[in-house]
Amino acid sequence: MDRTFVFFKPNSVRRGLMGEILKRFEQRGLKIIAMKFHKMTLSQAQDLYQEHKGKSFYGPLMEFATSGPALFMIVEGPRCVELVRHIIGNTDPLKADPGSIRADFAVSVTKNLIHASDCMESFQREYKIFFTDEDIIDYKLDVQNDL
Ligand code: IDP
Ligand code: MG
Repeated sequence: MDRTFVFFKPNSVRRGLMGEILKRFEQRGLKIIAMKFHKMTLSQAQDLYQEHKGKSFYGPLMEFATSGPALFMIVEGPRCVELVRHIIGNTDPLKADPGSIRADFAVSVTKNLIHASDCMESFQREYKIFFTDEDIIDYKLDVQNDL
């Protein structure tokens, strides 16, 4: 079973959208195997977004990522990395497919509500910034037999 790293960005929390967004993961049959409510530190934001250092939006991105608590999780399910990228939609909410989280609730590129790893290698790097392996809890989700 594949895994991916997701966090609901600080504006998801401030806009009261945590439940609405989490519902979409649950109804798709994905399993949350770790979860943490946490305000990202600057050092964690720099680690997570190292590929964007030097770009014009880097400063505002650091500021936004650390602007308040966010909801971090590790999600498990079949073809999870691609599936979750599909569920969240394109980075630019204007280009996101209708029905995706970013299309349904987001407006700006920077404040696009949610993050998900873009490949398995990114997952391996990203989850370790926020979780240890001891944070991962294995249990059975019955719906997965019917996906
Ligand atoms: P992703 O979140 O869809 O993987 P990335 O290209 O990895 O998109 O960018 C990381 C985050 O940086 C985006 O989610 C968005 O918040 C911000 N970002 C990316 N490109 C831009 C841009 O052109 N303008 C403003 N913010 C951007
Ligand atoms: Mg990315």
